[in-house]
Amino acid sequence: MVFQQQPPTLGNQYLDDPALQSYLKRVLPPDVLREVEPELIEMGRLAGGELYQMQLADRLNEPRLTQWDPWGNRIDHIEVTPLWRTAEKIAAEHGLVAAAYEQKHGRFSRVHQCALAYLFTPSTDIYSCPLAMTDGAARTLLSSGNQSLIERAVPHLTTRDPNQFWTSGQWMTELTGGSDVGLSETIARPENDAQITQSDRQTRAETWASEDVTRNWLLFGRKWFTSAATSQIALTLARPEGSPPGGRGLALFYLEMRDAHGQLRNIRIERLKDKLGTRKVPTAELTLDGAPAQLVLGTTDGVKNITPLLNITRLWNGISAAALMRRSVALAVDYARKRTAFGAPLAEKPLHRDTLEGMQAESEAAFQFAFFVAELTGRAETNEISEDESMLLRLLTPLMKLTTARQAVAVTSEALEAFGGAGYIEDTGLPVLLRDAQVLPIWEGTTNVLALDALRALGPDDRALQVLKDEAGRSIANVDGELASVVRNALAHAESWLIAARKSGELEAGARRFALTLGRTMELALLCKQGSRAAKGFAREGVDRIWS
Ligand code: MFK
Repeated sequence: MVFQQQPPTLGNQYLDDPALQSYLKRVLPPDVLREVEPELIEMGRLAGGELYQMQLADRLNEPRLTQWDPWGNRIDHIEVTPLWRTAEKIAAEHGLVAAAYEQKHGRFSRVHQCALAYLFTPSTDIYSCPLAMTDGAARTLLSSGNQSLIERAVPHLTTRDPNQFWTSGQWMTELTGGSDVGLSETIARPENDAQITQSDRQTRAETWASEDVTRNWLLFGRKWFTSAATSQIALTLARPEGSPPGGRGLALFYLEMRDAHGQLRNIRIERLKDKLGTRKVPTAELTLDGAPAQLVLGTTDGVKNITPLLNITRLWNGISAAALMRRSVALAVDYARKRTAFGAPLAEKPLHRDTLEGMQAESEAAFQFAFFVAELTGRAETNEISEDESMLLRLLTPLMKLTTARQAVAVTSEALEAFGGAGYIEDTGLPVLLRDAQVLPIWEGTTNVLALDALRALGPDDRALQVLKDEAGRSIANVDGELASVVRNALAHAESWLIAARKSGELEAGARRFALTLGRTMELALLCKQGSRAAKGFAREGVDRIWS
């Protein structure tokens, strides 16, 4: 008989996920859980069934850019793959963005939405990217108070009707760099002002502050890395001509990409990026050649004004990290039950089981962290958050993003290894997990950039760190002494390091180790709060990343 290996299969991704179910049971009131559970079961069915099959069938398809039509007209048309077209429809209909804004479940609406996103993400090849930016744009516009833009765009961004649904881009990155956004070179001129002299512009720059926000502007510049260039709108940064350098001199703009005839509005799509992963995402280089745009809320402080978007996409980044880890574990566990080697299924081999348990522990830890940030975000959105908790959210968002992203790379890599050679073979559909995970620590702020952001977010007198310690203390109130000691010792070590590093001037060099220690310790505390069996395994992997 010829020996054949059985491929891994997936069941209902909600019903097969006890960590998700027990978490929702703990945090959601019973009536809310009763209402949302049928939607989650349906999304779990799609994610493990039709969508997963479609994802495997779509494996070799990629978005295509057609720049010219046969008659010499520049059209810059991007065709996304069949999986993405289906994903967009399902995302709208199932309220992947809308659920957070309909507020059917008040402050639990974010958790509801994130649970849907967590199930949807691993079967839709990073369609979560445009959804994250759309969600962030809706939140940013709502926070801006710009009524005309809110009325114009938010109903489209938050609808469940696929025919009305718009997605948004987030155009920040320029050739001058991705992290130091203040270096952006794109300039903005008020429409009809294009002919004024340079000295006039200098004078005008002083009066930008009193500009009417409803006036139209034209943007000129080059955006080097714009994800999901198929979006209907974008939020972007540009410097009103003559404004000072740095993030403060930038302004936040809203633009619509195409006119009523579908023509790009003075935007050229120069090429799609050739990336390691996220290959279904039509990431593009764009030239803005007088693209019409409107100010969102003033002519300065663009970086600060776009931060609501950054914080929402960082939340999605964490949910996506947890989701890719969960998918890796689900496939590896299923395969371990089927694959026999050295006389027994891998699932019965103590060493392989130990490896799978380590993956499960990292995956659950990331899950708890991402969803805790979702809980706090939901409370911030309904104004049910104290000042201390707001500071905690500001600190935990970068900590969660950077911690979970690195875990996702490690766990997806481990999953490929758990399949042996098969994990390295493209048409198993496995390598894409690792390639896609690798973007998570890079975009939306690299580990180092976010570690520095976390230092800023400690707040006056390191107040946010004290709030984090209190939160962790409450989370470990009911666990055995050993686990509680690991949490307490790591936090005490982080705090004493912070004081010493400030004195010795070594704060920046140690920021990553400090941030990862806080992040992983918070994860352990949250696993304890959940009463998860994974807590011990996670503690064994270590939480303290500070050496001295
Ligand atoms: C799977 C789903 C994932 C999502 C997919 C999305 C795909 C999109 C792909 C991309 O677009 S990736 C590009 C994303 N780029 C970044 O994330 C930029 C990373 N760099 C940073 O985050 C830097 O820290 C930052 C640009 C913000 C630094 O810029 P600046 O000009 O040095 O700003 P500064 O002085 O640090 O902050 C300006 C103000 O904003 C300060 O407030 P004040 O003026 O009141 O002092 C900061 O406290 C505040 N601020 C900064 N970050 C904040 C924030 N406030 C709240 N939340 C934050 N995160």
